[in-house]
Amino acid sequence: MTIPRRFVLSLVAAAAVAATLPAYAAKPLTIGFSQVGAESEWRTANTASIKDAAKKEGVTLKFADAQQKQENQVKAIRSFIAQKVDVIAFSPVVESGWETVLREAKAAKIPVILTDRAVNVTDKSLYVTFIGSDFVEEGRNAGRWLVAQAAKTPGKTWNIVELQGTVGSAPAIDRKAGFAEAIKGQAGMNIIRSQTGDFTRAKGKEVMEAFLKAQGKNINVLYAHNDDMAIGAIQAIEEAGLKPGKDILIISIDGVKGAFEAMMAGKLNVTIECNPLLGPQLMQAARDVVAGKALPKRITTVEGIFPAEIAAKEFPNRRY
Ligand code: GYE
Repeated sequence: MTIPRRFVLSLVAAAAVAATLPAYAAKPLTIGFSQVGAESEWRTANTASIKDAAKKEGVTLKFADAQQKQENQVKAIRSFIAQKVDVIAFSPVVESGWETVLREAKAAKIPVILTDRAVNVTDKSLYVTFIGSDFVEEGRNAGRWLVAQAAKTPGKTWNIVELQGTVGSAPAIDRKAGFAEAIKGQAGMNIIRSQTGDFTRAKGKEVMEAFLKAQGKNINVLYAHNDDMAIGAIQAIEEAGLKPGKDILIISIDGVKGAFEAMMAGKLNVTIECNPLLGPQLMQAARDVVAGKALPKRITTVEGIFPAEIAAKEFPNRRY
């Protein structure tokens, strides 16, 4: 049988291309990604960023939504191992309880990249790198803003209520710790209630209603671990006949468009940015790890602070 010359030439050309390209480029990369859920505006933007970046870069993305449940994430990771993906990436809903499944990934020689939230494991070789924000610093920035605000009216009492994120999640643990550290020792400043609102609007509203029932006009400040809970709480405050942003100062985290709209309406005082647009960095890290490049253990995203006074000016620049 004679092989057509045209076919031989194209084979030679393909081999030459493959030889000059790095190994990862020769075959499309497959990433299995286990997402926390769809609990907030932040999460929606994060999911879109990851899907868009994969599409743009020709990466095959196997995407699984865990609906805020760790057991679903464990199942998804096991299925990625069975499917022999090149890289497993995930945003762990909570910090602890990952050792077993991560050891299974390691045994299968599949590198793991963490995005957004951290895990609490003693063996750091169980993941390659963690791409995400410094949540403790975000909490500190929220606290520092309040301390600066309070300095304008010395002697005033600042009764604070706190809406925490998902119990056991890295952002809830760290944002609580950072805020507490920043307000520590401040005269007249006390956290009088602190409860989880699971990072959702509905829960934020529900818990704020309970705070208002118990504390009434005693509340001066709301610190919410994300914008969605703050937006839910704003509704509860209005329904209680109070003015959010005036009767109760409101500080939250994320910097989503909904927060900017609330600031422009005078109902939210400040949002601390937390960047969800991690897709491009994840694709780069996945390519690097498959190509055998060494990666830093921690890739931190750079973020800002947006008080209500600059909300209208900044709004057109917001990408999520
Ligand atoms: O702040 C919140 C989301 O893990 C940083 O999760 C993320 C947090 C974000 O639901 O809105």
